[in-house]
Amino acid sequence: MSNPTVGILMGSDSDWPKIKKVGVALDEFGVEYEINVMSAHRTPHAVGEYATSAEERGLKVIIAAAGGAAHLAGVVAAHTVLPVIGLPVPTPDLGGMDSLLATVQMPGDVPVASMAVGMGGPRNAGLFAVQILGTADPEMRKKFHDFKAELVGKIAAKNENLKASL
Ligand code: RP5
Repeated sequence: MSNPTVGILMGSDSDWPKIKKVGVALDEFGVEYEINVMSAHRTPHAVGEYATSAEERGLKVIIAAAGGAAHLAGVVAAHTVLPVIGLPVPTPDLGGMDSLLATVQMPGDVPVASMAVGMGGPRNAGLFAVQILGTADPEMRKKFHDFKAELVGKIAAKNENLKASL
């Protein structure tokens, strides 16, 4: 994409199958984004450089996904004034509780907006990025109004379907 406003980082390519709904959500809203594998532990200097230059490169939001000792979002937040969305990735050993705590338990002064492990987490990371963009982009905000209105219709249909099946 030529003019990305959202940067998606993940600690390993093994994360992508678990978080690809981030991209699906951003695609739904026509948001341009870039994707990179970068690790807080394996490539700390690359993470620092990426986050430090993100603002001047035109990014508005960074989504950082990692599993286990998931320090990626926090390290990114340490190097930028852009809002950072942390996405804890499910893990085989501890079920993602490790990822969740490492992502969400930030010290004061360095906020990270942490999403859920699994479930709606990846989709919500994308949607939250859209909402952030919408604070300065009326067209994006209008799209989110439309999205909310569609949700009402979808839930009403679910309600009718359930009743019809009983
Ligand atoms: C983390 O370690 C990554 O975000 C990934 O969730 C986990 C395992 O990485 P690999 O060993 O599959 O590369 O840094």
